[in-house]
Amino acid sequence: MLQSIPTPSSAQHPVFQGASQAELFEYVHDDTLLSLSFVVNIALAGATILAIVYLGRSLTDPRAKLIAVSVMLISIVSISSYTGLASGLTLSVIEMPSTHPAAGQTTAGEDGVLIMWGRYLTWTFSTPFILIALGMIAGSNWTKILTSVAFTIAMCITGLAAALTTSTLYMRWWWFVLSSTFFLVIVYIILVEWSAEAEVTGSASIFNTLKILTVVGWFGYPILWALGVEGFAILDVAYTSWGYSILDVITKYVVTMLIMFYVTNEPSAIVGGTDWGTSTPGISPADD
Ligand code: RET
Repeated sequence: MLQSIPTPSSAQHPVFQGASQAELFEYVHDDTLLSLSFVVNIALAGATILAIVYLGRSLTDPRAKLIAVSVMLISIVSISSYTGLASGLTLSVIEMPSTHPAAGQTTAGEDGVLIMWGRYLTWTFSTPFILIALGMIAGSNWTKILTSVAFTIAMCITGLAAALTTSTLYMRWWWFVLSSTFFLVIVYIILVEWSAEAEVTGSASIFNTLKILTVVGWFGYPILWALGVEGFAILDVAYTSWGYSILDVITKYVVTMLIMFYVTNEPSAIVGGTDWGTSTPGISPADD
């Protein structure tokens, strides 16, 4: 005879505590500061998408168009990412290891702290498009561009692992070290490889501005992780969230607008010609 296995009432998920999405939604939107850190970015991502459509309407060159599509995808991912956070879908309460500075806290009636894990997950999809646009503006090759894309995916996934590991404090920081190592590969590609290539391509002046905003801005993320509730818990969750939201404004929307203003004029440093990127050599869509 089949016997059903009794489920203990104390059964717990290995990572997430039992706060429901509705409870998390209420928790977020009861805190105006935290709520605005999400809502403002939904509005800015939407405005940036519209601005790209407007500025990009007269582009004709296929290479310039690909750069515009790449920066548009940054904001497409961003508006979805912030919708996930604002709805409570990609937020959770997790209980930190006993030696963590935030151990013992409670959030939305559950033991643990609020983790915005949707941020780390969606960076996996947004940061590659930033790097594709930057690498193309520098005039780099696809080996280097795709290497930077692979490393940013590795950086974001190991960053997600750092945020969600609850077994021991040192395993959280080990993930952080791994993620930071992958990050340094990206910094090297931008500062050394692409900077040199941009000189040859003739896009050095715009690339240098984008490079500074990107490298300085991107260093802000691990610093915030370390200061925020995931790391040393010096900053509370609303300030940490605003920190990430402000960094996102610089590294996504400001960088995007600078790129669009540059690309709209279709300068010789970025155009590829009508045949660029065709899947059938010798035939371009304009041929009849
Ligand atoms: C983490 C923690 C682990 C160590 C490092 C990190 C770096 C994150 C970065 C994120 C950049 C995000 C951007 C998003 C735009 O959509 C994961 C915080 C190194 C650099 C630019």
